[in-house]
Amino acid sequence: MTDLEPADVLLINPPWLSKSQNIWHGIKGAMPSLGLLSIAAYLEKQGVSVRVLDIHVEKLSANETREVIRHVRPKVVGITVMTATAVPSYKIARLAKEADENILVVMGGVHAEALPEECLINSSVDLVVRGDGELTMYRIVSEFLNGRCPRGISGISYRDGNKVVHSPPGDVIADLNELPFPAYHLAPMHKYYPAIGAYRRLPAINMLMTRGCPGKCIFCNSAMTKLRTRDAEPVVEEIIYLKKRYGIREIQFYDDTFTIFKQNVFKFCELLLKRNVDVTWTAFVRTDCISHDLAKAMKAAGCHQMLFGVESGDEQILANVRKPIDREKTIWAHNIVREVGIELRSAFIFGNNGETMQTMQNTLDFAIELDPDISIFNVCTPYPGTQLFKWAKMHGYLKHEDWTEYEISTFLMNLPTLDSNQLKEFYSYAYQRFYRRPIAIWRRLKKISSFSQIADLFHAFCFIMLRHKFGARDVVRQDWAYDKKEDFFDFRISDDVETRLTYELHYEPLRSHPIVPVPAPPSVATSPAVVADSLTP
Ligand code: B12
Ligand code: SF4
Repeated sequence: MTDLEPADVLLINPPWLSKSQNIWHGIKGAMPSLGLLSIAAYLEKQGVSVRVLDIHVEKLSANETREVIRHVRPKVVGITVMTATAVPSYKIARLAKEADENILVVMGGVHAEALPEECLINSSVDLVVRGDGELTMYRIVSEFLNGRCPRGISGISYRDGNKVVHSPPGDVIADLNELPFPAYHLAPMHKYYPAIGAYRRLPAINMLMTRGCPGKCIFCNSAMTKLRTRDAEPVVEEIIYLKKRYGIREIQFYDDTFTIFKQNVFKFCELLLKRNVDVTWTAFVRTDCISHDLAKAMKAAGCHQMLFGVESGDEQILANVRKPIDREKTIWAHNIVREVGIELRSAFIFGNNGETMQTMQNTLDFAIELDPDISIFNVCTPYPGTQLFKWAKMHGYLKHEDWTEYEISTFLMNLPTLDSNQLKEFYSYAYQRFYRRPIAIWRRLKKISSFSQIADLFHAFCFIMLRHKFGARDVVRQDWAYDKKEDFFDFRISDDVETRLTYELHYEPLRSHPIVPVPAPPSVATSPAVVADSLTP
């Protein structure tokens, strides 16, 4: 189990239960939740005692989790919730109340923010935090530890009688430099490992330079989130700290679009070289947010892989999903990155709004034409909180809301333009078609530089080609796997308008349209400086 000492606050990362047919099942990694570690660091800085429990990487069962909670004796438990982890998160809330009914259970994270009402139908959940958690969680904890009811705080949702009340939006942390480094010392750092195909050296860990994205992609929870960056200096300081304290040799930047503040990235690269920081790293980038100079600087500073979200090879589909980057630009971006010697990992989505067999074929052809080192094909998933979710729900296209299936490998919509079985077959076929090409196999073999990569490659090959999984990556205790979200819905809330924050659907139905356009999302203010610095090459 774990040997966590007692503390006032326990922050919990739930287990990741991917279904066996999910491509991620065979290749996924385990990385700390930077959201939780950032909240933990902020609370510690204010003098609050905190522990972090990562059920996923510790491979704990539900009973063990309850025991750890009992042992830590927290007054407040915080759980981070993504859609795919919503059901185990509801269970953790209940386990916390079983351990001690006086514990205040708080949920936050992307799913809780999108569906606070749903979280609060579970009577074990007391509060939901919407948006950045550091300040809000501190306010909640200090009120609660001082015996006050933490309700007059912005950025939270809670039950009042049979209604859910949403306080006004909380403060967005405008200057990320004010935050302390994530509390890595509270995480089991030696137990984390990266996804197959996404690293060159070990040990590797994840980091963030920015938060938010000015993009408007309809399938993405990051669309229109407030964009902010840390300065390059503290980011380099954090890397040096991670190297010294944990021997970290590789960083995976999980920023939505790492290169969005170009000048800052140039500075970051310059500093890494100037301070002689020997580290390799990877980053997610948009194909319209890269230039030749920038790619060269990144390569020189140790970047060895870029992930491009290409999404589709069909321009109408790109327009439908509101990521209208033209094919020429994407080809150009692939070429310059390849030219400077950075490995390319490109991601594509099948099953978008308006998708047909032909548009999927266009996407696969485009993937082969771009010929990145690694292609990732995902199935379009309507996540709560996105434009796509609202659209699919409104048109009756959503098959179900079993969140355990919301893991980008199952087709969850009945689109008028595409048959589910055809998509399923095409999804499998795309992997086979892309990776059975001799050039793709040869390139992967050439890249092997360590024994762990041979083992990883073997696992990935067996999983993708033979649908057979070897090894102990992803050993999650099965007692998490049998619950349904309804098992935890034990509270009736009134369905009046005040209560509903997320299910309000503003859009007029569109009927019998072969390529279904999606109504424009409400505009958000992004700073002009950001747009100027980012969405142009
Ligand atoms: C890193 C990452 C991962 C990592 C690690 C996840 C982790 N442990 O953090 C890995 C690779 C494991 C991963 C996997 C998946 N991911 Co992911 N991932 C991300 C990514 C790129 C960054 C997360 C991050 O560090 N954010 C920065 C931190 C600071 O923000 P944050 O986590 O939201 O936390 C802040 C607030 O939300 C809040 N908060 C969060 N938790 C809590 C808890 C409490 C108590 C409180 C008070 C506040 C609070 O406070 C935090 C600090 O301000 C996000 C995109 C994004 N920009 O967030 C996608 C994202 C979270 N992932 C997504 C998806 C779809 C997945 C997968 C389903 C994909 C798949 N391969 O199958 C899996 C599911 C994993 C699972 N556990 O079941 C979607 C989630 C959509 C949804 N509605 O759930 C996102 C939003 C991508 C997107 N833009 O659409 N992911
Ligand atoms: S650019 Fe990427 S992170 Fe930003 S909204 Fe689109 S898909 Fe999401």
